[in-house]
Order: sequence, then structure tokens, then C-alpha cells
Amino acid sequence: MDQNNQFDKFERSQIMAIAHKFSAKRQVADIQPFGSGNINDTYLVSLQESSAKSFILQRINTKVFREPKLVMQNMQTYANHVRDRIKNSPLDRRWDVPQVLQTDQGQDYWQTESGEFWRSLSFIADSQSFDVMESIEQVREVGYALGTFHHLTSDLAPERLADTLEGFHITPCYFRQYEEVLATGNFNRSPEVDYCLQFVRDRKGLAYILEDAKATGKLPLRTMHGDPKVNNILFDRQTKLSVSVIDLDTVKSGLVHYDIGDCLRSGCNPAGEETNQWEDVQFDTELCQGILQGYLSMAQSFLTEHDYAYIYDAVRVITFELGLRFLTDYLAGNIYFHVKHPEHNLLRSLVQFRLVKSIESQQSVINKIIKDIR
Ligand code: ADP
Ligand code: GN1
Ligand code: MG
Repeated sequence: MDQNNQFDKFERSQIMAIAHKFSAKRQVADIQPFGSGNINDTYLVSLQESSAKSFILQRINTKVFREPKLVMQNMQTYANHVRDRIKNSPLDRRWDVPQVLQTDQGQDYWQTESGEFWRSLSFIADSQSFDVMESIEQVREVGYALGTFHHLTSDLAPERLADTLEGFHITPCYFRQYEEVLATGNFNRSPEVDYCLQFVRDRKGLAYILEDAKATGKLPLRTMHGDPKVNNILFDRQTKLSVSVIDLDTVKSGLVHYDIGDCLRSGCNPAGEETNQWEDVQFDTELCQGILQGYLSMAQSFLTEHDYAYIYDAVRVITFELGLRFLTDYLAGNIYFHVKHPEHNLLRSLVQFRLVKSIESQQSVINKIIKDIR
């Protein structure tokens, strides 16, 4: 984990004051930028009473989530559903859901005069996240965590969830946005940019595979997480088991294949999506097997024949989609994802495209893993 949202003294005192609104009148001792999310600004708040628990404070990125109140509404719907489900049929191990904390005025968010939208969440005790997977045991746990999320929401009707981010994971929509930015011609050319443009030209058809399967009824709409990359899964520091899936802003109606693909593309890239060595990026099929073993231990009961048939496509499509999103953001001037330098999104897109190539070159191995594991 790194800390990408640095802040100055003035901002610090303002954030301390906001943290205090969620602290149930206890004194705030410190706030620190936390985690390595690309969208929201996240802080860990510690309190002066040594026995009091730290909590998470987040400034929601309202350029991305235009209706943050709907995000909070979905979080409550999700949390209530999972709490009831676990009460009625308990899991055989620890599983936590972040709780939304209230302000001293009883609201589940705080809006500043300038329109910033803040919320607080309980810190999942004794937990940590990892940007890159370190072992086969760990990836099995990542798979288990996503399987548990899908298992616990398999009876949460997706219509009960609001659409918090229109067009999210509809790959053809990203393609349209890319073409619009391209048409402006308002960006610098370089050998890397030309490589990416050619890469996208060669794979246009990829954008339609999952959406066509949805349109023809092969893949149904379900409740999806939307963003189950590995650092959105928390591990217990002692037992090393996964204990929670966080970053619930994009829980909504969609294809679980985008989740399966996202979990695989982020978990099976040992170099990590932030590497500078993009030419060395590889999709590791042993890790893929581990994730799928963990996932299917929870998901086997509700997956259909069609679901299995589209797993390979899911990982290829979502990896391509993310590369396309990074590339579009680079060409548009870095307006969506947090970046640390101007070429950051271009580099990220090269990493994802290299991963797509590696996935494609191992198609038969990946399909055999899927076939053997069922
Ligand atoms: P973003 O949408 O920017 O990715 P996240 O909600 O994923 O924001 O939070 C960023 C990071 O903060 C996570 O990867 C995780 O390390 C940490 N984090 C967020 N919520 C919690 C929580 N409730 N308990 C513990 N850690 C958390
Ligand atoms: C963003 O918020 P974070 O960092 O967990 C993005 C995902 C991307 C991911 C790539 C709402 O996730 O879709 O896959 O970056 N989230 C949103 O790292 O766009
Ligand atoms: Mg996140």
C-alpha cells in the first residue's frame, strides 16, 4: 500500500474537523492518507482514547459518483441484506461488512459548503489489503472472498440497487468514449501511444462479447460488486484469511463476469498494475487456478453452463476494457483516475494491454483450468 493523497497543514485541520463529526464526540488524535485507491481520497482516523477504534474517512470523488447519496443508499441495502443472510445461514468463518458511521447529527454523510461529500466507515479490525498477490494461499482467499460476496448477494434482487455509475462496465460505452476523445486529435503522439492505438484497432470486437451474451440472455443481470480488484479484499493479519470485500461504491446490477474477470486480471499479474516494467507483465495461470478454486468453492451452486463458458472471455475483456479506460483517460488529460505523473495512465494502459496479450497466448491453458476445476 502506498499513500497517494498527500495533504497540507490547512487541509489537514479541515479534514480533522470533518473527522470529528463522525467520532461520536471523542477527540481525533491523527489522520493519515490510507490505501492506494484510484478514485476516492481515503484517510485513517485515530482517536485520542487509546481504547477507541480507528475508523476510515473518505472524500467521495463526486466527479465520478455524481449522486453520492445513492451510493450510500446502496451500501445500506447491501449491508442489511448481508447481515440478515448471515444471521439466517451463518458462514463457517469470520466475515465482516464495513459499517457506515453516522455524524453527530445522525446522517450517514457530511457535505461541506463547497459541496465535498464525506463518509466514514468502521475499520475492519486487524485487517490489511495487498496491491499484489504473494502466494497461492492468498489468491485462493481472494477467490473465496469474491465467491462469498456473490453467494451472499445471489438473492439480492439487482433492481433494488440504484445505478451509481452509468455505463460502468459496459465495454462498448468505453469504446465510444475512446472514439470521441480520439476524434478530438487533441493529444500528443509517441511510439507508446501509437502502439496502444493499434492494439485497440486490432481488438475492437472484444468490446461486444459480454454485452452480446447479455443481450441474447446467455448471461443474466445479477448483483455485482463492480470493483473486486485484489486490494479491495481485506485479509485478517493473524489468520491470513480473507475477511471482507470493501469498496462498495459500485455494487449494482450487472454481469458477475466483470467481477470474475477483474479479480483474475488483478490477482494473476505478479508485477502488479502499477509496474514500470510493462514489457515483463505476464498472466500467471497457476494463480488463475488458485483464484478459481477459491471462487468456485462458494460459487459453484449458482453458476450455469453459460457462466462457465464465458469465464475466459471475461478475463480477456475486462483487462482490455481497463487498458482502454486508462488510455482514454490519458488521451483526455487524466481527468478520471488519480495519477502521480502525466504518463501514469499511459503506462497503466500498456500494462493491461500486455496482460491481454499474455492471456490470449494462454487461452487453451486457461480453458483447461476452467474445465478441470468444475
Ligand atoms: P477507492 O474507491 O479509492 O479505491 P477504497 O474504498 O477501496 O477507495 O479504499 C482505499 C483503501 O483503503 C482500500 O484499498 C483499503 O486498503 C482501505 N480501506 C477502505 N475501507 C476500509 C475499511 N472499512 N477497513 C479497512 N481498510 C479500509
Ligand atoms: C478504480 O477505486 P479503485 O482504485 O478500487 C476503478 C476500477 C478500476 C481500478 C483499476 C469506480 O478502482 O474500475 O478497475 O481503479 N473504480 C472506478 O485500478 O472506476
Ligand atoms: Mg478501492
